[in-house]
Amino acid sequence: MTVQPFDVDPKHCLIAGEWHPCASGETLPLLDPSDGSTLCEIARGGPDDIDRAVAAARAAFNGPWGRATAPERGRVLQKLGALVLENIDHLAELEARDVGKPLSQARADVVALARYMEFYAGAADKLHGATIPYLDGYTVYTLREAHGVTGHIVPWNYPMQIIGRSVGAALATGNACVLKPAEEACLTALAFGELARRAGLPAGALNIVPGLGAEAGAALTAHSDVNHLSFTGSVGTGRLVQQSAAQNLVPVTLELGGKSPQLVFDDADIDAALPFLVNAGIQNAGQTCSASSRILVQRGVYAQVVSKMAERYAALRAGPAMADLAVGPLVSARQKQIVEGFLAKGADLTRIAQGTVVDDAPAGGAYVPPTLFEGVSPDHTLAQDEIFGPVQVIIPFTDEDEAREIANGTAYGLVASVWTRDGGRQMRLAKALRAGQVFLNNYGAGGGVELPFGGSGLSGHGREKGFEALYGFTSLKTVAAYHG
Ligand code: TXE
Repeated sequence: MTVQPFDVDPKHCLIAGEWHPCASGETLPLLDPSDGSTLCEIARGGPDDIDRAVAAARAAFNGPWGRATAPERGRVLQKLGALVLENIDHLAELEARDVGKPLSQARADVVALARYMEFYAGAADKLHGATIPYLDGYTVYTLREAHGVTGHIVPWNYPMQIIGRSVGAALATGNACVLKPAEEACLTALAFGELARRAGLPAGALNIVPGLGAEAGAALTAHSDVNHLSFTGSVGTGRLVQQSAAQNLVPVTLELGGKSPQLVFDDADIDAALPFLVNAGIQNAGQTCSASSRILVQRGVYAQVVSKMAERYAALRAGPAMADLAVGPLVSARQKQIVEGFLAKGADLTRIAQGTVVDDAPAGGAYVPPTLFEGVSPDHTLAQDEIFGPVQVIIPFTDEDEAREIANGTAYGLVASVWTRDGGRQMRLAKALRAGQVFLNNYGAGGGVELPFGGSGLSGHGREKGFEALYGFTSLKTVAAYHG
């Protein structure tokens, strides 16, 4: 089995349509989270490579890509989506081994990447301005225009999905992109770059520079010829990205994770809710921005939910990505350390249940058993801070007011869900919960390429996914013509 993305040398960057070693010639090891071995070496891109990538993007924007019509852009994206699907086995294996994600989850991510390309291919020629009734003798209309060069900083937890939602929308609207994938996982970014070449995307419309956040990432966010930044990652790095964007006064979209609750009321269909209550916490080993790490349960069904969730947890097994169990390893030893730090802070709390790490899981892998806690006060760090591991807390509540208060009582606001058969309560909470997405009697709605996504507070700002993302990747120009 190979971990090489197609025939691309993983030590290379994609700049101006060609694969090159980075300027310094330095490389970084890419580690396999399932056993700690080195999968391959990747480029350690830096400011020189970012300069060349931004210049290539600018040339593409001023040249063939900037002149492409909306249907032409859509056609390339459509072809790219088809190529992604044709290569599902290869892409899924790359993502599984690189991120440590169970293989079937990686396959689902490939399908999502293809869907982003299809969705934004179809949307490319459907974004238009308006005419505005105005003074006598005037015709006024608006144009939606690409920003120019867009910078995309992507994390390691869902590389394909996040590239899909961000680069897909940026290309559909005619921007030229510079992508900095995460140093922990960048193989599918390179594979995507190669497929974009094969799909006929003009040289320079998509440039990819792997490297460290503090080097390639910081150089991209500070670059004065970048016109828009899109970042998904931690709150701390998000602050740095926004500070950098402020220096150049460019718009920035930040998606910084969350502490998303599911509210389960006494009248809920508990058996329908159960798989969502657990899966939303342990999917991708809990390393999901929209992971549901807080389960709030009304007292009448609390004991029932605790025992049924505990039963499911006891059956969860964690093991290597390619074994395709419910849970894979965390992405890195560093991430494992972060999550174990949280588990230690929960030493005095009640562990209701734990999954198991399989006996033959390699010793060098970053495994953490899925863990479910109760007896957690709403202001405890386990109920307040993003853990980014397979850890959930269950908290009881008495009535709707208390549920709302606890749900809104963190600094995040990304996703929430409500399980109840009471229609009035559904509507009240859909309005009252602080979240960019609220789900009623489901969680996540199957991924929802079409559904606008983003948060408030520490979860960031701006909206990605769906048609809404196209507004973020364009600016509006008003044209007022006086003709008498
Ligand atoms: O994130 P970073 P890390 C959260 C999660 C996790 C924590 C730490 O809680 O435990 O963040 O993860 C690039 N300028 N999320 O340290 O540092 C970096 O190279 C520009 C939630 O991996 O934010 C990578 O490409 N870029 C999240 C990306 O930022 C910089 C997903 C993310 O890395 C940079 C990931 C800099 N100075 C982590 N420093 C979510 N919202 O889903 C780093 N980067």
